[in-house]
Amino acid sequence: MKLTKRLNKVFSKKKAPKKELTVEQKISRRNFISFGSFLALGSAAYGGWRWLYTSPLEKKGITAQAHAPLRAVLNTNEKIVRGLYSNQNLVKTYPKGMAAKTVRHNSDIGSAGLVDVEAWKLVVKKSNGEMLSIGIDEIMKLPKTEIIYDFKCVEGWDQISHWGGVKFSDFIAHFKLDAETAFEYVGMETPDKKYYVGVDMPSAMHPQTLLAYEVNEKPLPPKHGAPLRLIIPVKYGIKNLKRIGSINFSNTRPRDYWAEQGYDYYAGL
Ligand SMILES: Nc1nc2c(c(=O)[nH]1)N[C@H]1C(S)=C(S)[C@@H](COP(=O)(O)O)O[C@H]1N2
Ligand SMILES: [Mo]
Repeated sequence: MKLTKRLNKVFSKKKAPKKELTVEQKISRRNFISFGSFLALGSAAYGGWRWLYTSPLEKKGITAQAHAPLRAVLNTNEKIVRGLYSNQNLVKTYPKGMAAKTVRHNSDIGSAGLVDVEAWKLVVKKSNGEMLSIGIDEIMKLPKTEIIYDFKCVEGWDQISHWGGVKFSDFIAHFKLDAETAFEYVGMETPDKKYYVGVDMPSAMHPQTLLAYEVNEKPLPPKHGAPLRLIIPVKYGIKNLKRIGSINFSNTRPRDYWAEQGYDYYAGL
C-alpha cells in the first residue's frame, strides 16, 4: 500500500459509535456511584464514631462527663461564649426610643408584694466576716449608668428595655470590695432567701452589669424588683434577681434557684 493511502485509511477510520446506555443502565450506574459514596461516607462516619466511642471519658466539675473530643468542643464553646462577653465585648444596645413603654413582668419568687424601701438594706457579706449594711440612698448617690438592651427570658420572650442604676464594678470600687473580686463567684439572694442566684465574677464585673433602681427613668416598681435588682445583660432573665437582699462572694458555686431545677448554671447568652 502506498503511504498516502495508508495514512488516509488511518485518519478516515471511523470509531465504532459508543453504544448509548439504556435508561435502566444509566439509573443503575448512578445508583452504583451513589452507593459507593454512601459506603465511603458511611465508613468514615463509623470510623469517627468508633474514635469518639473508644476515646476516654473526661470529667469536668462534678456533673458534666463527656468523651474527650466532645468535652473539648464543649470547653471550646464555653471559651468562645466567655470570650465574647469578656470585658472588651459589649452586649448590643439600642436607642431610647426603641425601649418598651410597658415593660414585661415575669415571676416574683422572693419579691412579691410591697417592700418598705426606707427600712430595706443591702447586706454585703465580706470574706473577712465583716458585714456592710447599705441603704438605697447611698447607692443612688453613686454615678448612674443606663442601659437599653434586649432582655431575654429562657421561656422564649425578649424585649428591649431601659434600666438605670450603678455599675456593679463601680459599687465594688466605692465600697472597697476589690479583694472580694478575687473570688470566682458572686451570690445574691432576696431578703426572704426564697430566690437566689450565683454569677461568675467576670460576668458580675462586666461593664454592663448594673445594680438597677430605675426602669424607664423611674424608680423600680415592686413587680420589677424594688428597690434594687440585678441587671446582667450577658445572662438570661433568670439571673436578673429582683429585690436584692444580700450579696456574698465565694469560690464554690453559690446556690442558684433555677440551676437547682436543672437549668444551665452559667445561663449566658
Ligand atoms: N426575686 C426574683 N427575681 C427574679 C425572678 C423571680 O421569680 N424572683 N424571676 C426571674 C426571671 S425568670 C425573669 S425573666 C426576670 C423577669 O423580670 P421582670 O419581671 O422585671 O420582667 O426576673 C428574674 N428575677
Ligand atoms: Mo425568665
